[in-house]
Amino acid sequence: MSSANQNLSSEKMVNAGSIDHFHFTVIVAEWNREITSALEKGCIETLIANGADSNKIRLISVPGSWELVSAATMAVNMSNADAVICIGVVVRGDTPHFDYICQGVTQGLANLCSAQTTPVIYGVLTVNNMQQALDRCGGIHGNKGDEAASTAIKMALLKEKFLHT
Ligand code: RBF
Repeated sequence: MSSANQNLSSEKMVNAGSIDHFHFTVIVAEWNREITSALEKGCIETLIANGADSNKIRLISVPGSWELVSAATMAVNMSNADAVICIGVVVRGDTPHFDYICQGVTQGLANLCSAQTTPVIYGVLTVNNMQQALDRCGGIHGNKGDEAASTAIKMALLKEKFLHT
């Protein structure tokens, strides 16, 4: 599935509604820090640009993408987060680790999503090489951290809508 024509970025967020009351938790993996930092930056900037209160954005660091699942589970079960954004980059290597990590993280986050109602956003790049990662953290395919933030906003608003209407 190509992401070339997909863009969920903040530019499309017109009249999204007030979000300054939401608590966002952004969890960022340290592996491939050069890329995850750029995704984190795009994510935070988009949250702020759309009206999030910077005092209600919690930034958490974890060693690698694998740890996103347990950190997101903690955030969901042990905090007041209205949405949790997971950011990581898994790069294909010479051994099968790529498949195991991608599958574990993806399935783990999917399981967490279906087990409860706090939105958990998948901002994990699973790429064949570093160029593909660079293209998606502010390059020709945009910034997927930015898109993860837009998605988090939309999902937090959706949950609020279900709660109050
Ligand atoms: N974490 C990532 O976020 N991205 C990677 O590309 C990545 N590659 C890894 C490759 C190997 C062989 C191993 C053992 C770990 C890798 N990790 C990677 C770290 C992983 O997500 C986790 O932090 C560690 O396995 C500790 O649980």
